[in-house]
Amino acid sequence: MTTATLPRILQIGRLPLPALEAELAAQFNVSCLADQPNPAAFLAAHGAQFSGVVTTASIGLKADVIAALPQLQVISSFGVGFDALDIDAAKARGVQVGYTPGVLNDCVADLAFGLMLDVSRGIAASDRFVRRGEWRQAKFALGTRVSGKRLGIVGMGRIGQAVAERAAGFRMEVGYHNRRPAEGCALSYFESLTALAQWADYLVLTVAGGAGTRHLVNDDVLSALGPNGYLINVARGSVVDEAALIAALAERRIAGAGLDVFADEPNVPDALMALDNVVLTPHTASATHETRRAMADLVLENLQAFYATGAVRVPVPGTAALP
Ligand code: 8YV
Repeated sequence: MTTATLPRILQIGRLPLPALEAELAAQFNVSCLADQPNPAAFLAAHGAQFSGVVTTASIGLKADVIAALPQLQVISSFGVGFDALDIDAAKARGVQVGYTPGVLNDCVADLAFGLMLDVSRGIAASDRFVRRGEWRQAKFALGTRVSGKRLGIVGMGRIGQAVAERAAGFRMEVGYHNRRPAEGCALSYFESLTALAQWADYLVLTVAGGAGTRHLVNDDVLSALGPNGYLINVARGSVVDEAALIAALAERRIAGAGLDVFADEPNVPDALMALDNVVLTPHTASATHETRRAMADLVLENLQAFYATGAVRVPVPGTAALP
């Protein structure tokens, strides 16, 4: 096949693995919307040529772009979250949506523990202390023990389960909150998030983003977590009322936070950056060579499967309805 006869794919923005862009370009006839000097004019002129879209969980896909692609049949998204994708608009058009769950559980759970350890033991802060030469004059402040503490997991899906597995090695007691008890899960279920926060030393967020979980962690939950409690967020910034979190951290109403996700990425509020009881990472929970490669493979496989069989390999639940 020449490039002209390959399926036309619209890549919405830069992909987290540059190799994936090259692999897509070798198998499909790809245009990148973000490279266009005037994306709206490009969509108006060329939107009808595209049968596929590639995007990421962070970039998402809005209803107006879906509407500008009248021949769209398939969306392949890099990521497990689909809160930034207009799933309803895709479903209304019968567009298949593929995503990349499962392959990132371990790395996201690893980073959740990394943040827990760092905010409690001051790993990044003590690294800065050593580099500044301060060790010659002073001792670094004492930290807080993680092992043996109570871990509250919010969202007992695949990633929540991977966090719970790791807790065994730290001899932590584990409780969780979910919309309903997770099937086959022997861990203590808390129907009330506030009750879980009150019980827990560490509240780890692994719940999906979107309207249903917006500001789930509010001032009441943070007050329940209390001055010895830590919040760890590897889910979505939208799950936490960020202004309430900043106030709770600044007033030491909670002990600290480890945050990989923020309300308005990549913009992290100055007020958060000024605090010394918080550890910040730039949405890198899945960002390892191994996991990003596995996610890229699924992005490709979803498209290849769609063009070969009419169905993506791993559909977002509820989007695979075939006539
Ligand atoms: C991705 C994520 O790194 O999978 C998700 O939902 O948030 C992250 O794993 C990110 O979306 C890539 O753009």
